[in-house]
Amino acid sequence: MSAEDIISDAAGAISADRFVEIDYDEVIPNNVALGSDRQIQRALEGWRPKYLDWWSGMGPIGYQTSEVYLRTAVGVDPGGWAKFAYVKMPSYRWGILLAPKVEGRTIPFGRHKGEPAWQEVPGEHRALLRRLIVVQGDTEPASVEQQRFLGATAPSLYDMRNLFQVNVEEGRHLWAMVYLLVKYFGRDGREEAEALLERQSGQLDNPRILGAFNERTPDWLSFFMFTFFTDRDGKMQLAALAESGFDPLSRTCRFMLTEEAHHMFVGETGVQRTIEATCAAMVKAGIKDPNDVEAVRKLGVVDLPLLQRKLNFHASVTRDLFGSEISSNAAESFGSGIKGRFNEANLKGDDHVLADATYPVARVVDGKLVEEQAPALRALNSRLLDDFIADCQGGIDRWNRSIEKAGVAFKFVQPHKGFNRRIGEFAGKRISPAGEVLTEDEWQARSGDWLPNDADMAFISSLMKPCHEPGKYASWIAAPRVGVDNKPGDFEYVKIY
Ligand code: BYC
Repeated sequence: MSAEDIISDAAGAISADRFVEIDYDEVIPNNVALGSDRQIQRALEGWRPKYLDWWSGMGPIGYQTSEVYLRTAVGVDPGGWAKFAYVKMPSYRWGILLAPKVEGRTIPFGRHKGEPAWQEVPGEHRALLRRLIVVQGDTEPASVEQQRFLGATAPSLYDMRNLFQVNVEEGRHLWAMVYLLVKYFGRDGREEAEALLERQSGQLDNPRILGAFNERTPDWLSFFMFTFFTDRDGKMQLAALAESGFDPLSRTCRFMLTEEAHHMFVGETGVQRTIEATCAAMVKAGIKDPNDVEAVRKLGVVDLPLLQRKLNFHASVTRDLFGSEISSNAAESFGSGIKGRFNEANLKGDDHVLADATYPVARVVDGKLVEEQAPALRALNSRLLDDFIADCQGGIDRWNRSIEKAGVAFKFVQPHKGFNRRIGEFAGKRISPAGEVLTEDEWQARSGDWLPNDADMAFISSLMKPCHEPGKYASWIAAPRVGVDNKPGDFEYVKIY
């Protein structure tokens, strides 16, 4: 399908009369009155065919003509913002949606604290702001590229639909950042918007900007762990940017966060359902020892120690996305009012300027792990990482509760912060999941017990057989408790043509 066909197809996908807030009459649905901003509209309409070419070349392989039961945003209020309908992915209405403006909003932190939030880019912070928007924007198409092969091995139509929902919404998040670049950064912004479609996940000469977005997502366990951990980095970073003094960025991120919640739900429940299938099969076969891996694998389910290794990998790679624990970039982003802390406006008990505050940062000194007080301004990445680790724990506790309920003696644990790190304080250090500082030889001897090894990956790959019959699930994953949009168990979430 050519880009032009896709555009004309898209125009009819959702009838315009149903929406009040978002203008679906426009080629690019939006709630930013794009129609009255001809220059920006033209620039975005010029970018659109390139986006659609990227989607057809680098988006999900296959299934582009299938009807997928997708939700599309039809408003930005917290209750009832989405409409569900069968849509062919290339016809998805990728729109520009900002959360409502808060009248009288002031900058909640940094040197400009208390001043009115900026509606235009402040000249002195232009380069920094642009860099952060580009980094954020780059992750969105990257994740679609990483996940593009997964449709063919979906363990059910329900899961396939969730994958495609995540994919189209990451596409929309790219639109969100491109809108900011094109509207507020002139020619530089337009060039950055083009470059976002040119870098490619995993490509050697023009890779995506951040490390984790160049890793492969080769199987569904990786996808679920990615959406649990890495989309949660998305949540933390978007929450920090939602505090921004640059109001259009704040409003954009506030709406993106509502979509991000579903992606983490897909990850958490995907792992949860994998655990449920494993525990049920173990109980049925009378296997008591979760470490009897051979016996468990024979049942066609994923052993829990392997899931722990996957967890270790995705947790550690995602932690690198927070940047160096001690960072002058982070201090500058905060000081200038561009990027706050998680939940900044509601943090009690500090001055939101942090000139004299300190924050404890873990590091290795003389071969030993120590905690040292660092200037809080320079330790903001470390703090956001700690908030992330705490946020992950809720989901991990829920996984552990279901294992306990099944009567299986196993518990998932987050690895130590320094485990398997490539960025920041622990880069180049060898730390075990339990937090012991190791020699290189000790690490080489034991890391195969802590990270997915070749045998694990071959086993997972052997399980990745498609299950595309409505209401049926692959052996290694349980059915969800509730269907999407409360649909019945045998609902045909994807009509494959
Ligand atoms: N890989 O002072 P430093 C999401 C670079 S996920 C490669 O240590 P800083 C999503 C850094 O860019 C959320 N390079 O850290 C999830 C800098 O380079 P430059 C994405 C890295 O700058 C799932 C240099 O090292 N959003 O939305 O304080 C699916 C020194 O930097 C890495 C954001 O990240 C790395 N891991 O913080 C879809 C928010 N880490 O500039 C989507 C916007 C650091 O000197 N970005 N570097 O060339 C930021 O806030 C910051 O750029 C970072 C880094 C937190 C990423």
